Amino acid sequence: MPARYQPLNYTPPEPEEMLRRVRSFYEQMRTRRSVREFSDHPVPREVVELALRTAASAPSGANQQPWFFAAVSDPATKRKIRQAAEEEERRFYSGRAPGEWLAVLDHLGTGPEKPFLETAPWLIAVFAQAYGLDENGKRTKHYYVQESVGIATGFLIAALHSAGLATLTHTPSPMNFLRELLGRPANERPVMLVVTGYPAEGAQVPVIAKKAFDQVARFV
Ligand code: IYR
Repeated sequence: MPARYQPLNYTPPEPEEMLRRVRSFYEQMRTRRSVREFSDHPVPREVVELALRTAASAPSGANQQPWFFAAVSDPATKRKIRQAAEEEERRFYSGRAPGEWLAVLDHLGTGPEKPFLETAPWLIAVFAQAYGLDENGKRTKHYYVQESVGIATGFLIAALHSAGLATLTHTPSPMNFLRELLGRPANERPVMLVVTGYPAEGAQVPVIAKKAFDQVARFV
């Protein structure tokens, strides 16, 4: 199929306006923290839907959009996810994880108990489509799947944060149970859970710092 084009419809902001916008975005994003204590206060489905639409607008390899997001609010399903995740996490913390790994997690104070998987109103399971399936069920190759899903998940987290919600990127490992629990097809691999909701009243977060700017970026 030949490429078809349409006008971009772009209006450039003045440089001062540009600076104002990017500073405002930075000031907003830098306040994001991974939260592990959630309130059970409900979050409207429409807020989650718009964040998911934002995620789905992300760029992807060959525009294949190799992702699927399952937004779970059903208490029974959340309970099953918590049970399965904690089973894996207990093994992780009591032997499966090498000492070296547990050592770098120590300062976060994490452990195998994951009550937030039931408390938080939404668990968004992110799936990566390792390959596509056409109308005839034939496999089609997907390109840059990890990169694409990473970008989309970043959009999702930014959108939820901009709404004023707390999120936690949670990766029980392994998490194949998610595919079965959520009825997803064999070409989809669970990537992470984005736990979403209001933070619990008085929620605490670990004292951590980001690297200095010159350690993470350089003008060449
Ligand atoms: N999945 C475990 C362990 C864990 C791993 C990393 I890397 C973290 O940044 C945080 C936790 C858990 O959720 O406890």
